[in-house]
Amino acid sequence: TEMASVAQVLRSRFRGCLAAAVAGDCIGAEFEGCVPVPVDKVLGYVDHVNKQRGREVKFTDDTAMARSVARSLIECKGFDARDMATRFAKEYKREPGRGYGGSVITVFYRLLEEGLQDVFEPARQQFDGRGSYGNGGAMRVAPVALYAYGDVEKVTDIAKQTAMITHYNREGYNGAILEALAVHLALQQGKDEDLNVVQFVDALLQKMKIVEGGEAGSSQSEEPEVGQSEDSRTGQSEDTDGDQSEEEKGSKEAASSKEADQPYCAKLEIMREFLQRGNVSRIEVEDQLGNDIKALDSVPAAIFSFLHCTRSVDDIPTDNALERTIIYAISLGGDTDTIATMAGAIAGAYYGIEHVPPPWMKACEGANDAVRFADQLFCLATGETIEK
Ligand code: F2R
Ligand code: MG
Ligand code: MG
Ligand code: MG
Repeated sequence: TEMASVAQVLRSRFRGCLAAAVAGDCIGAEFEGCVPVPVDKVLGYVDHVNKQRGREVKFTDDTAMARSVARSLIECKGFDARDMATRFAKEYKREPGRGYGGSVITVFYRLLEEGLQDVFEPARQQFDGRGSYGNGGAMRVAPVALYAYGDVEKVTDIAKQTAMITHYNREGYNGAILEALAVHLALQQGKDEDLNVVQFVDALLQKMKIVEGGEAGSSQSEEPEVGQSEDSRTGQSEDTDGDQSEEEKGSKEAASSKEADQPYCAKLEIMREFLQRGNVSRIEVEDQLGNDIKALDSVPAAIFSFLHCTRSVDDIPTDNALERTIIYAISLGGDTDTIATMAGAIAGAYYGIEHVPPPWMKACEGANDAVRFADQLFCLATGETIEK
């Protein structure tokens, strides 16, 4: 029936999301920390992965933590901060060699201490109370978008909470919110028409304006809201520069204030311009969107990779847009496993499991588990049961 096929498509998208996230992490791990990463090297490595006979391509901390997020949501049938925190810490203790971030380990040890009252306290104390701005909250968030399917408020809220267990900095947890919203939006898109990439960015911008706007001037933003003071709005500041009109100066100040107060919105606006322009070099993406371990310098690159790769890319000779997305994300260099896992989650949620190359499913450690977690989250989210 028609209903059954709608459910089948959605289930394929749940599976695609978690399986492509695993593939992005496993394949991207080969190049983590390398700059630049020539696309030919990535294509060569993908050939090598495709020839593997067993599960030789290992996942890293990105997947290890995403598995804990999925398992916790499934076992608790909802978000339980303490359960999830304990899973993160125990998983680290079980396999500490997965390539975790340098500082998050301190949080894990504190989470394992007896008598801990508040599970968010260790994260709050990171970096002298500023919290981590790393991408560790965002890299593992995809299962949240599946679990909270259909309820954007729930996606936002749980994404923030799961991130805050380790990442108390505003940039850290807002990056997780943005990544979760991108997966959420990808799941909602119809597949009959070509994706309108600019509209996709605008939808994210609309949400992130509320997320970041609601927090401007909060205790964590160190600068006062310069751009919104009476002086700068009217352009009546003291130093009058002859070369610039008052209007020009006002808009420059507004732009730099936006960078400080609404940094994700500022990057989404750059992304919008890139997508409208079309021919954007990797250097520009690295320079303007970023490719490093900060959430602010990697979540935008992941979203851009997905959107840019809905169309063909000159130096990536494949017709499979999901495969193209992961190869492109890795070729941006820097935090390649993490950018590729986040791009993969979004692409998988859009294209579905049929687009994840079978040799990747075979070679990547944890790919089959991802399908199982996706099915369990699908049942929780939709109330559907799955006939085997
Ligand atoms: N750790 C890595 N890669 C490097 C080594 C891996 C190597 N392949 C190996 O085999 O060992 N990758 C993983 O880490 C990233 C996620 O990190 P997460 O979870 O955000 O960790 P953390 O420790 O919270 O933050 C990372 C670093 O960012 C800097 N930092 C964060 N907040 C800061 C702040 N407020 N002030 C100053 N610095 C801050 C620190 O240097 C942190 O150590 C992913 O790439 C994952 O793949
Ligand atoms: Mg990693
Ligand atoms: Mg982490
Ligand atoms: Mg990484």
